[in-house]
Amino acid sequence: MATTSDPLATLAAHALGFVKAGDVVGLGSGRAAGAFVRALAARVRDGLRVRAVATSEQTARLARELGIEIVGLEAEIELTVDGADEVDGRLDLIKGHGGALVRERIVAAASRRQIILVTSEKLVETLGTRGPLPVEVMPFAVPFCRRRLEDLELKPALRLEDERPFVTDNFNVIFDCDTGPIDDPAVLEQKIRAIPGVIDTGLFLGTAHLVVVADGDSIRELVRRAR
Ligand code: A5P
Repeated sequence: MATTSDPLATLAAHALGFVKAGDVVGLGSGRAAGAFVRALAARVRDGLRVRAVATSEQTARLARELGIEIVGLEAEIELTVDGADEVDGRLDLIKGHGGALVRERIVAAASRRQIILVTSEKLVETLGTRGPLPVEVMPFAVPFCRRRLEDLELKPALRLEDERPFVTDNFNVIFDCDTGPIDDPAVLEQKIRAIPGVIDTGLFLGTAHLVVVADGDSIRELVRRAR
């Protein structure tokens, strides 16, 4: 397909091809998802009738400002378009560098399809090799969760914003964990989620149906194989 010089705009334009009139569309968070919100809003202005569920307050604000109707989780979501921080060969993901992982998880689960938009540098052989694994934690449990994450040798660092703990849309905080390459993401996921006070992790295993990758000027689709 034709490309623009901005890979995120190119990805967003490609993703529009999956949206049809009448759909309820899940809107992810972050730069790639933001590009999709802008592209979708342009279609809405041209008369496309869709409603959307947002995965963060920031995305909801952007979508409303641009004229997209935001609704709750009452309706079945046809597809969610989101970004990711890492994508491996099984199309498992690390998400949450933008801090929206919990609502991204819920909206992905409520969607028939999750479509992920990334530039090619996000493709990895092994999850955990590009950046930290975010873990959202209830504030009351912070000291305890820190100890348990340290016991798992995950080197948790409380995420800060303006020198204060970063607070999520759900009024929780995030530990960014330096996992190194993750040998068995499913096992790690289970161990972290078993810690009382942990709300969720940025490991999204088996959720993505399709990953659209921008590589220079070209776009390719990676489709999840049945497991
Ligand atoms: C938000 O919490 C994240 O899961 C984002 O989807 C992810 O960090 C990718 O963001 P970018 O598209 O901004 O790289």
